[in-house]
Amino acid sequence: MSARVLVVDDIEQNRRLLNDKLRNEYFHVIMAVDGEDAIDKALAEEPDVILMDVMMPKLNGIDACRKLKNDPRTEHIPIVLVTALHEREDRLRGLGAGADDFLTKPVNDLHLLSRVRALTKYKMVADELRKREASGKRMGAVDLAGSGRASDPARILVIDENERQAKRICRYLEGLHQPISHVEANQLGISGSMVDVMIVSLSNEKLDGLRLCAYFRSLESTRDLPILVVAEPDDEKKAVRALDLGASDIVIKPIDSEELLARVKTQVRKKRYLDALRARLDQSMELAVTDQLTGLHNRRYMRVQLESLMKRSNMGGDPVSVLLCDIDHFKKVNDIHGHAAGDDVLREFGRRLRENIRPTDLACRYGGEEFVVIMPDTNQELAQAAGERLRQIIGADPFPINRGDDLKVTMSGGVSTIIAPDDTIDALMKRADDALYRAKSGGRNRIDVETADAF
Ligand code: GH3
Ligand code: MG
Ligand code: MG
Repeated sequence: MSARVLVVDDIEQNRRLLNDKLRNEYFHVIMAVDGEDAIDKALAEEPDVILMDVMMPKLNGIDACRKLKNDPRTEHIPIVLVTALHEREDRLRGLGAGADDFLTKPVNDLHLLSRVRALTKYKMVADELRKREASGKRMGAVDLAGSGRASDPARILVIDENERQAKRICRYLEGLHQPISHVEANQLGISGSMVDVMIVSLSNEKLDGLRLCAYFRSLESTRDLPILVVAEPDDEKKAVRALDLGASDIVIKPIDSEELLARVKTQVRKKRYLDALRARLDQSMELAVTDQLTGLHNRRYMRVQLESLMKRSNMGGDPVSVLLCDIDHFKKVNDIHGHAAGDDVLREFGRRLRENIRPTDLACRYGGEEFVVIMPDTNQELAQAAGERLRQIIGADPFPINRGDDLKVTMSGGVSTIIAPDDTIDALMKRADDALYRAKSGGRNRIDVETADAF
């Protein structure tokens, strides 16, 4: 899937220029005409990266950046400010407002694409973690300030063969952080996996900066470690190559101490954001999204997944269908054979669903003896066919209960498909439920689809 880039500029010509460059590389481009518009679009369209002009009417780029970074709904979206050349003040203010990077006008193609790619990669990781977490519990702001971790000094490894420059960089960072040069680190046995940020000079002869970037990216323990590369002003190619190899950011010589500190701060914040998401996930994940009896996803997880599928589908993406299944006369199983037998049936029912859907489909226990299969990229006809197949698989072989007996089980099902552009989960489930009701009243052991007038 290609990344979605929001381009914000009040001048149409600038927007069109960036739009053309990005579209040539198959990015999906969304546009906004000022800071306020940018915030609206960021909320509505959930872009993967924002490219924002600084000088704009209504709300300027820096204020818009600050707002976006202070909103838990948008704080994870990387923002690149686009400034006129040498506007050092703007850059520092922008970094202070939480911007992730800068591009100077006129925008250089290589710079543009490699930075957008680098930030997209970060965003994908953050998205994945956020998605998994959101399925575990309601999404809130990642509370870094509260834990005090955001402002903790960072351990920074400086890899620069030029000893004078290594010392200078360390000096810039001391006070706020805990820098260590690679010479000292070697003596103490400190490795890349033990630090928060790495600063690598691209001018090194022996410790080739590009190789180091590639190497640290390939190691499990340092895969997500922010790497800041220090580049010569006339070696842009190398800097861009470093970004492609996984470096997180570039500082161009001569090093401006304030800019260095601001860039380190951005990297530390990003890393801690991901770390905090991961830690919270580890604590609470699996249990919260799984139904204990059947091992299928639970209703909450289903809703979260459906929400993002719904959004994409409503915006013109692939159709998504759901199948709501309900075991026929299940109460009788409990009444006649006991509750344990009922549980056996539910477990077996869950197993058959799980094993007979496509890998991209999602089987969930909706509650009681009701199950839902979410089918991405599936129109109504295909979903009905899938439902029919599942119905036959359920009814074909009897279910083993109470360690020995067999029981014939059937199911009824209702199918509905997202109707873009403004369908909702509740409406979708209601239509599936209506169809299920018809299947029940029509004699059970059958699949019905929503009717056209259900809307
Ligand atoms: P219909 O064909 O109309 O769907 O009839 P039904 O009997 O299947 O539907 P009804 O909703 O009346 O009954 C569902 C029963 O499922 C009632 C409830 O006690 C039982 N049930 C819900 N959850 C569980 C569970 O976790 N284990 C067991 N054993 N039974 C459950
Ligand atoms: Mg029921
Ligand atoms: Mg039932």
